[in-house]
Amino acid sequence: MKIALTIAGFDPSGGAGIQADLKVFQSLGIYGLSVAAAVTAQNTRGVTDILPIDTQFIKKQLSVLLSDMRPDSLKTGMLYHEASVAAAARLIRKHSLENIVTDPVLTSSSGKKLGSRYLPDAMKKKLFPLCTVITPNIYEASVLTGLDVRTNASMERAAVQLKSFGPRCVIITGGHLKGNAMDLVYDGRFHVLKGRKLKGDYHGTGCVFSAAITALLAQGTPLLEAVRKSKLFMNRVLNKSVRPGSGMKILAM
Ligand code: PXL
Repeated sequence: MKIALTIAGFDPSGGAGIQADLKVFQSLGIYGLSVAAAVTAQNTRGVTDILPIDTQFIKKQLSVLLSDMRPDSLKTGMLYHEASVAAAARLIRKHSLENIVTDPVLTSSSGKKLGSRYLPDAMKKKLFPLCTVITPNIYEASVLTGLDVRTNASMERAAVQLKSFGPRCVIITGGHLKGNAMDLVYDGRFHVLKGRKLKGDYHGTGCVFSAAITALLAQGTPLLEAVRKSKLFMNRVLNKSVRPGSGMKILAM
């Protein structure tokens, strides 16, 4: 059985972070490992508190896990501290891990800051060079590039800039764009993934999309095929979404 590892935040509401990643891995037939980089207090209305896990303890979780199992792919989500980015990058290099997916989580859907001030720089310098693919949304792409990313042209400029940090592929997800939700893929060439925007607010879409890519890469699916299949997976789980609380909808696998 193929194995995928997520290093991410703990979401008690079950819609994002580690919980979402494990559900995606399971539904795509991949055995999931998870390392907690932060614990959040949140419900479907939003995040109220965050307890970042001490970097030394993230290292301990990773080291003991990697001394026993070798993941076929690895995803990072909410890492919070720049030191934790460096620790994850060091262990990825030490174990020569491949199929690295980074969802550069910076803020929650409800607008709460999910990382330190130095997190964007640390991700660009230490983590992006190791990545097969990074999946910023338009807000994250704006913070990471200093550009105002909200049009087709600015998405293209941001993608080119982000690829210069070293990832093999950049996907800027357009779910927060006005009008149609298109994602821009740049792997040296531009590819557009079209999608119909559904009504309502959804929690965990970025986590689920990047986790699906991670699962498919673990299975040995070629990158662009993994990306296209993950977009189809998104359409499916968005259509099956549930509203377990009074706030955002959660994707169902
Ligand atoms: O959607 C970004 C995200 C990632 N990881 C965790 C989260 C959130 C948003 O709330 O809570 C744990």
